[in-house]
Amino acid sequence: LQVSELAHQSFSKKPRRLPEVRLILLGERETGKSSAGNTILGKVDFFQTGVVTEECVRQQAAVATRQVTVVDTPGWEGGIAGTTLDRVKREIVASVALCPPGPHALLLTLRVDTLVRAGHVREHLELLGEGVWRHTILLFTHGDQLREGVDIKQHIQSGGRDLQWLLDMCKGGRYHVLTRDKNNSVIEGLFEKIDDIAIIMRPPINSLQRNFLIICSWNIVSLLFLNMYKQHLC
Ligand SMILES: Nc1nc2c(ncn2[C@@H]2O[C@H](COP(=O)(O)OP(=O)(O)OP(=O)(O)O)[C@@H](O)[C@H]2O)c(=O)[nH]1
Ligand SMILES: [Mg+2]
Repeated sequence: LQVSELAHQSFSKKPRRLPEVRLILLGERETGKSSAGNTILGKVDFFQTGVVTEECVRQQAAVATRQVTVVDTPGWEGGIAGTTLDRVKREIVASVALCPPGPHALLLTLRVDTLVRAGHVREHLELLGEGVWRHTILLFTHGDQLREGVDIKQHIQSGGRDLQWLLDMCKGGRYHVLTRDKNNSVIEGLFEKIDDIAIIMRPPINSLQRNFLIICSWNIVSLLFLNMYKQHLC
């Protein structure tokens, strides 16, 4: 490749593909977080499913060409009267420390066959700070439970104000549907959405651009000093 081509590539806005992806699964109890973790990592038994997840668990695997880290968390209590234990809240907060230097995305699991209560979700998700929404993707689980003839778009349309509010909070209406069948393209589609978040969250200048600016500034300062030195000699 010519130097000019390399420069063009590093400065262009072409979507980049993260070689390493760090994710946290969050959601109400029994929404399928642990199952989703296994599906994402392409494993059957990394995370224990069908039993209550009591503590955060981290698992890693190579998925296609990416190194993927998934942190599974205990779910918060659902139902109107459900009160989440402090221990569970502490685990949710601690999940971030398990994927240093921080997650690329938070996957909020929502069952397609259950009503969403936005206030309840917000209360728990914002334990990680108000900025969480910029990293959140709604992950619809139990996709196989959608009513016959209803697709996910129709489900969202009929999901009411709470679901719409959540979608609005996840800038650009980011969501993904997970089904149980092992379909690699479904997972790749999810990773591409995470790539998009990483681009939006990327600092205004990347490291190559920063080096370029440092070299330019250095050259300007050197020229100024050289001029001053010449004037001093004359
Ligand atoms: N039909 C169907 N069942 C699912 C799906 N995902 C998970 N399940 C089942 O739902 C139950 C709960 O799944 P888990 O993955 O353990 O849910 P969880 O959110 O980790 O549960 P907690 O750790 O208790 O909060 C299990 O019996 C799963 O087999 C799905 O996509 N379709
Ligand atoms: Mg679990």
